[in-house]
Amino acid sequence: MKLILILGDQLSLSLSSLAEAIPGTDLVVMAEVGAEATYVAHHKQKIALLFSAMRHFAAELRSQGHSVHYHDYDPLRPDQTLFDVLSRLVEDLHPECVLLTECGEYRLQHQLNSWQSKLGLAVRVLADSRFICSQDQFEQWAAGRKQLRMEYFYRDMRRRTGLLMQDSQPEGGLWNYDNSNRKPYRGKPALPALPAFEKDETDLAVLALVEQHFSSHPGTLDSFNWPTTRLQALHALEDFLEHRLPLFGDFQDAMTQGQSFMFHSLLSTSINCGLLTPMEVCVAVQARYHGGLAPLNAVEGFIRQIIGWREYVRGIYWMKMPSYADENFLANSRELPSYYWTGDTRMNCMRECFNNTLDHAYAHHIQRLMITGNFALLAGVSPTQICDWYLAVYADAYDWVELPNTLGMVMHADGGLLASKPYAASGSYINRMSDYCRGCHYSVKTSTDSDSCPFNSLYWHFIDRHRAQFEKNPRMSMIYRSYDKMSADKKLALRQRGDHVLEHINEL
Ligand code: FAD
Ligand code: DLZ
Ligand code: SF4
Repeated sequence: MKLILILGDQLSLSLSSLAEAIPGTDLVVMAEVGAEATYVAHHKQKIALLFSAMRHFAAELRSQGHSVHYHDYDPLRPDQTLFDVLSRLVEDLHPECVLLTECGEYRLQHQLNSWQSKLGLAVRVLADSRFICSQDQFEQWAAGRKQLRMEYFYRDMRRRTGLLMQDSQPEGGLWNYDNSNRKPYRGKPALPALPAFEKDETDLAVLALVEQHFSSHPGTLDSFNWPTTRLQALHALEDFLEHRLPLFGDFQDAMTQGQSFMFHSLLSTSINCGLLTPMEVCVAVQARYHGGLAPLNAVEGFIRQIIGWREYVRGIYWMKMPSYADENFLANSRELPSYYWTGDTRMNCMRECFNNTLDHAYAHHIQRLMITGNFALLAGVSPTQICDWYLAVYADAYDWVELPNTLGMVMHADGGLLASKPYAASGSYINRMSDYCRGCHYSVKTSTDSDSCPFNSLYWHFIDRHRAQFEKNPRMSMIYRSYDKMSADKKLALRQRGDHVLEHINEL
């Protein structure tokens, strides 16, 4: 008899470890444990999503004939790590081995290396075939390249999967339609409502449990609306294909006051915990293009995020861990301002992102990258602190995807491995892509007054203080030329206002 351990983000019937499970002989083990629920202060909705989805998945496995040992969360039980749960079962049942699909996070995979000797029996780890690019394939692609640009990886993935290809050529003649994905949204067409997922007894029990035992964790459960079963996740996919995909491309980078979701898919939570596979989502999206139901800029833009960015960040993560987590190219050490946890700031753009983060455990990509991330970069926040924040507050957050996005893409802490230039921007960008500035205490049109937009002075402060790192970057030379053309008085005023903003960063 084998013990087959299935983790909270492995809820796929196609999982490699499940393919080896013999119903009636082997025992599937799933466990809600304190160690996984608290290694960061996960948003309440993330814990609720995983516990409920795990319980539903266990029921599904039982209905297919598998025997499942399911360990419900109870803070009073002594077994609070996955190892505790396994070792008790090993003692009681004397299985021949433990089998699992590799973990998504280095932290847990590293712990697992010692399980075999501690348990005194074989622990077999299988590759995670839900990812489209294996780690070996990624490392082969990366070998010998000076720069690991996502765009070239993405083209290889298009060729390998055949998605949006006509023979050996990209559909429509171009690989990338990013230039057609940058429209601001001016209120039309109306934003479609999201589907509301009915809560069953399992969801309600888990929501009550999380409210009771994780009340000190960030966020609220009031608006919990994540799919917790595969059926619901498929419904979420259908709804996106029908109502939001056609405009996903046009408004991919747009932000609007009071609108948390825009035309985004909200599918990362389901894909990352296994309720949907990345490939099935891409195939469904491609079919909308072939059926004439969605334009190429939307479909290509979406598929690029999945077979491009998602697979690429995972490849980088496993290639560079564990040292990647400690990189700090810009030597940043500022404490994360307290409003990241409370939303209590007069900067309207930041408040909007914090509010939807706390309410929904969600923010769309451009909010994460160009508002809360951009601010942390400009202010020089410690990479570890900002990474821990992103890992904690989003329902889709796992270290393998969060870390490269935050440490690499947002904070440039890997020295440019992931992004050829920092995604630093002043308030003008935010004003162009959103209507946030209209409702703000600060003025986006000025930089050096006492009510000037903090992003404006911080932007030039960042450019000035990191001249040594970026002046020679060809993609930054225009910016340095503009800065050098400013009068000495203007530069001094910007530096002073930037210093003031940084000194009073918790009062913004
Ligand atoms: P959509 O906009 O609808 O995009 C479609 C899908 O593409 C997503 O569901 C996701 O699976 C994938 N995707 C898009 N962008 C990325 C990306 N940069 N990296 C990997 N996959 C991507 N994504 C996570 O899944 N987990 C995280 O912990 C996470 N942390 C992030 C932290 C920062 C600082 C930034 C800038 C981005 C982060 N992302 C993360 C990427 C991205 O913001 C989210 O995937 C996206 O916002 C999820 O919402 P959605 O499903 O509506 O995405
Ligand atoms: C995120 C999470 C949470 C909150 N709780 C559990 C849990 O109780 N049991 C479990 O097996 N997995 C949980 N997870 C997901 C794991 O943290 C995830 O599988 C690892 O981090 C590897 O990616
Ligand atoms: Fe954000 Fe500045 Fe605009 Fe206010 S003025 S919303 S702080 S960009």
